[in-house]
Amino acid sequence: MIVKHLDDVIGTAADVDAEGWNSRRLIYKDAGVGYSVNDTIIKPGTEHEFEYRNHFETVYCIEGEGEITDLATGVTHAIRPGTLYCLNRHDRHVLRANKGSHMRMVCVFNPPLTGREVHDQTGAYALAD
Ligand code: 9YT
Repeated sequence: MIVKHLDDVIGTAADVDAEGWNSRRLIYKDAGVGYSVNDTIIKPGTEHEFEYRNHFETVYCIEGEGEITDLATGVTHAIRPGTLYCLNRHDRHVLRANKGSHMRMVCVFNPPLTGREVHDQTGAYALAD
């Protein structure tokens, strides 16, 4: 069994602070369970275009408000605590956090992240191997 607290991750190599977001990687590839789990902050007023072509990602908002636009359809969905989105088609999307408050998201990736990833120029993470 693996038991840890967010406080065990903050300030370590698994606490990845990038421009506009900060991802605290709680469970990653080394755990050997086939998925990873992050507690991610999307910084206030930021906008991000991502396309996880190598991964499936499900995201559950637990704090803050914003929106996600599906770039295949142009449809924008509001995000608030309790909203979940699942990128089951590796959907290219734009994620926005409202001005004035961050969004805090629990993110599950399959295959699992190694814990260190940052996006490449296409908005994807490389495969671990
Ligand atoms: C919600 C989202 O895609 N944020 C970008 C960071 C990424 N999810 C991560 O590594 O936690």
